[in-house]
Amino acid sequence: MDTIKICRETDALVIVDVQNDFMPGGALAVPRGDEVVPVINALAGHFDNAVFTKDWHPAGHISFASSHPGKKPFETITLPYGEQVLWPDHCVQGTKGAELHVGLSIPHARFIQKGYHPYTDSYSAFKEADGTSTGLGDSLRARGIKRLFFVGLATDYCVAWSAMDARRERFGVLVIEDACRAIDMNGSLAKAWQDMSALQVGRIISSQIA
Ligand code: VGL
Ligand code: ZN
Repeated sequence: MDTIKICRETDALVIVDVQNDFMPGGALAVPRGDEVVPVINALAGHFDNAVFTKDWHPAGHISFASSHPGKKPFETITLPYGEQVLWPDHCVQGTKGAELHVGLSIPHARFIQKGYHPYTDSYSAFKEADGTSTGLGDSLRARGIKRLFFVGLATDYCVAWSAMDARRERFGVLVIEDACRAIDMNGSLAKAWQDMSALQVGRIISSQIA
């Protein structure tokens, strides 16, 4: 397989939601989510530019099933901005579950928070569900970044939505498959790869990075 050479000036690693609640035993556990940690640590040395995202919800967030009487986790509802999957309470601001996995060691990364407005979810690191920009695209462009490599959780939600919005903002985008894990609910993972591929999101594995 082709080797991909990282440019330290114009490439960035985007590490999506590697937080305790998405780990096995967490509130919204992603199967084998913890396995991404050593893979991401090993990749980080190739990049001078790295950004973490944190899912960062207020208590009572609109994406929580518990905020909708009679609704259960993984059911969907329609909100003003479209369909919303209802999740178990997760990544509540200031809780242990919202902290990054303790094994991540990427001292040079900055971080951004998303999903902090009570009435709007944000799978994407670039745009909230109602279309509001998070400012991440502008801040990456201001630093001269042109290409983004995505890793983290979950492949089929926050990684995919972020990767697709990054393409819509005209970044080059690659998802490093073995540095991600999926929720994979009702075919969501296969659909996510299809949708990403349609937007020219590249799909690679970590051993291709040089
Ligand atoms: C995520 C569902 C709800 C994710 C975040 O990080 O993929 N999924 N909130
Ligand atoms: Zn969330």
